[in-house]
Amino acid sequence: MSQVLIESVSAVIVDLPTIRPHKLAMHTMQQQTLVVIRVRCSDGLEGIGESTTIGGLAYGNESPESIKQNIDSHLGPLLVGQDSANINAAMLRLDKAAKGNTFAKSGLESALLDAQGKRLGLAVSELLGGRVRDSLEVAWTLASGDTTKDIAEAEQMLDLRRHRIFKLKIGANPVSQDLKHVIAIKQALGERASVRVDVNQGWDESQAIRACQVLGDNGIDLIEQPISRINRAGQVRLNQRSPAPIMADESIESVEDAFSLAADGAASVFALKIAKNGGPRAVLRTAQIAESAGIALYGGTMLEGAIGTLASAHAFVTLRQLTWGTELFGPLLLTEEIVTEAPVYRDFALQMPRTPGLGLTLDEERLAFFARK
Ligand code: MUC
Ligand code: MG
Repeated sequence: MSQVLIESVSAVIVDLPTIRPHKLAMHTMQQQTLVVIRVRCSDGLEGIGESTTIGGLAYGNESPESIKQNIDSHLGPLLVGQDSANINAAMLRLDKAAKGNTFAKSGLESALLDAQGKRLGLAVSELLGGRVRDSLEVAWTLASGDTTKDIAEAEQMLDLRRHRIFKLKIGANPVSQDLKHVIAIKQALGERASVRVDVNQGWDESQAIRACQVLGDNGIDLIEQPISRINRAGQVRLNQRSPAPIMADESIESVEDAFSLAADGAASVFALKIAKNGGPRAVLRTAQIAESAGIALYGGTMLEGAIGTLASAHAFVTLRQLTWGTELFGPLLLTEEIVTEAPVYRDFALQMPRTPGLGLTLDEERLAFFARK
C-alpha cells in the first residue's frame, strides 16, 4: 500500500453558548470556545480533533487564539507531507520541533487517530489497544454560584438518571462561605450522590489544612487541586493529612509532571486530561505512571465539545480501572452542537460509539454558523 500523506491541517475557532454561566475560581464562563482541527489526507479521508481550554488564558498556558496561531504557523506545516498513518512519527516530529503546546498537540493527535480509525474501519479505542468497557460514568459540575439553584439542578439530574456524582466549584469565595455552600448541598443530597469539590488552586496551605478536614468530616468524597500547582511541598503535606483523598488536576501539565507528582507522593488521585498531556495516547502514559504508583484515576475534562469529549473517552475506555469515574459532560453544558449526532448519555453514563474513528461527523452548516469570522 502506498503511503497516505497529510495534505492540509486547519484550525477554526468556534464560540458556543452554555446553558448557564459556569463559575470557576479563576473565571466565569458565559460561553465555551472550541478549536476544531481538520487534517485532510491524500486518500480523501479527513480526521477531526479538538483543542479546548477554559477562559482564554485563565486556566492554562494556551488560549484558543494561540492554539490556532501555533497550528497555522508551526505545527500544521510540520505535519503536511508526512505519513498520516504513522502517528508515532508525526507526534515525535511535533515534540522535537515544539516545546509544550499540549492542547494544540492533543487536537492534532486526536485528528490523526480519527483519520486512521476511519481508514482501518476501527474505533479510536480499538486503535489504542481495545476497550474494556462500553460506557463511562459521568459526573456533573454544579457551578451556578447559588446554593439553592445548585441543589435544584442536582435533584433534576438525579431524577433524569443523568448524574449521581456532583463536583462543586469552589475557591473564589471566603473559605467559610464555600464550606457552608458545600455542606448544605451534601446534606440535601445525602447518600443519594457522591459530592466532591474542585478548588482550582484557590486556597493556600494554611486555609486548606482546616478546610480539607471539615470537608472530609462532612462526607465530601474527593478534593481536587486545593492549592497552587507550584506549591509541591504543600501538596505532599496535604495529601498526608487530609481525611478525604486529594486529586491533582492543574499540577499535571505534562506526562513528566505526572511522574514527579507520583514520585513525591503529592496526590492519591490523578485527573486525566488529554489536553494537558498532548493527546489520547499521551494521556495513557500518565495513566500508566499512576497505575504503577498505586494512584487512582479520574477521567477529566477541559469542558470540550463532542469531539474532544469522545477523543478523551476513547482513551479512558481502555483503562483497567477508573476508580473515580469521569466528568466528560462538556457537550451537555453547551446549547448547540457542531456534529450531526451528539454523544449519547444514558443511565448516568456516556455510551461509547463503535463506529470508525471518533464516531463523529461535522455538521458543516452549523460549524460555519458558529465559527468565529
Ligand atoms: C477543572 O478544573 O476540572 C472540569 C469540570 C468543570 O466544571 O471545570 C473543569 C475544569
Ligand atoms: Mg479541576
